[in-house]
Amino acid sequence: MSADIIAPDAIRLAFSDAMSAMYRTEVPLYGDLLRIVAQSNAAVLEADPVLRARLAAAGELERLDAERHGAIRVGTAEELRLMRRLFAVMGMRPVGYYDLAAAGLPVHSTAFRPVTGAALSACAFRIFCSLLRLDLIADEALRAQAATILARRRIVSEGALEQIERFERDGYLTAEHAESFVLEALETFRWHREALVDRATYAALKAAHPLVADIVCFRGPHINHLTPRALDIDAVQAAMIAHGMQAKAVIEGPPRRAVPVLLRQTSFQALEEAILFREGKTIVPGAHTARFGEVEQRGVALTPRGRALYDTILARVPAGPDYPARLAEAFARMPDDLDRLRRDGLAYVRYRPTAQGAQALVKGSLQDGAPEDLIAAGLLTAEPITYEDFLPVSAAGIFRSNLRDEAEGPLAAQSSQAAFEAALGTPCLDPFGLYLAQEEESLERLRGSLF
Ligand code: OOG
Ligand code: NI
Repeated sequence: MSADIIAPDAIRLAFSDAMSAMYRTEVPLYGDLLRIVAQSNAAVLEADPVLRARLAAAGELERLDAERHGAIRVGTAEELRLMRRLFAVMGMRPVGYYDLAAAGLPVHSTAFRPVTGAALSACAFRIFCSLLRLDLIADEALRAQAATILARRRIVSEGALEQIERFERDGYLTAEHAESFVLEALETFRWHREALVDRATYAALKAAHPLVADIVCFRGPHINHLTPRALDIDAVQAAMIAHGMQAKAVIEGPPRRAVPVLLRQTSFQALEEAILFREGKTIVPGAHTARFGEVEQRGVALTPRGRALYDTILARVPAGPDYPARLAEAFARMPDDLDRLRRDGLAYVRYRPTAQGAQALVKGSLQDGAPEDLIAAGLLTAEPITYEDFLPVSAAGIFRSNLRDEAEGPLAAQSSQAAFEAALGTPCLDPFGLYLAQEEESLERLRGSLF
């Protein structure tokens, strides 16, 4: 193997930075958002040295400024498979299945992301990727028309495909090929204001559902937002409003807590952008809303039991004017200290020896104890494992607020993970399994240090 092989983690980091630079020029408000989040994070870290130390120990401090997720929407199974292959070059695997039809949206989704602790620390870039479900569009003629338009477009350039195939064949890219891959891959996600269709077709597709128009009428899956990670989303939300941004009224996800759980998100309204329709030989102006801004705050990953509790509580709080207060009240049922969350089997933790524990480790007296006893003896600490995924109810809220769409009833009674995975060409990885592996690995490491 030659010396200038570039690891997938490094390609992902370069791509994430390139996407961020591109999006900053496309949507200047995103640059403002980055500044607000960076300032807020710096203030939080200065005021909270314990949090700083914990993030540093977990490998999350360095990744923080470069940490972001984006979202794209594709139209066909072939496009989804191409995305799977493209993101694999960057060490990103499909994790989780999100059924948005349950919330009235004609898409289902996965998240392409790095899966190991080391890869996440290197660069936690993720892409929320949705696939259009044309089967949920009632009008048969419109469905056929959309399928025809989609079948004609090519969303990955020849140059990107060449590098993807090279990676699949050789198992790596060199510096030169990785650089070319990043530049070419960027083109897939760039905004093009020239629609592929005329105004009447756009209007008909939009009437079926605004998402259908956004997915079908353009050259490819333009990146529709990039989301920086905030340490205090309430502070960022206040700063966004102070800057005159149209922030969503309600933060999606769990309420503010002493021990943050899962994921809290808020977004600012999609921009109305000028687009151009093709009308035979002439070009006519129009407008489209697709792109928006979002921030997120990540908390501890919950076990299936913790997640079931979260889902139950959330489902019982109806929307309404005093939603935040009622949400906080409902969440009183979930323990709000890490020790209880861990002992009740609700959250995933990473075990680490304390200073005293590190000495015991050298003497070999730490390896046999049960974690519970070692924690009680002050030899071990448990730290939260960060949630790296998404939440379907929150995602639906984010989609809807940007479509200016009212909540609708479910589109289909059945989720179709099997159909999604058939389109993807591989199963979606189970996020719970990945968190459990991280927790177990932290114990293995302690036991392993005996030898
Ligand atoms: C994706 C919306 C969901 C999130 O962070 O949950 C999302 C989209 O609008 O394509 O980004
Ligand atoms: Ni998002």
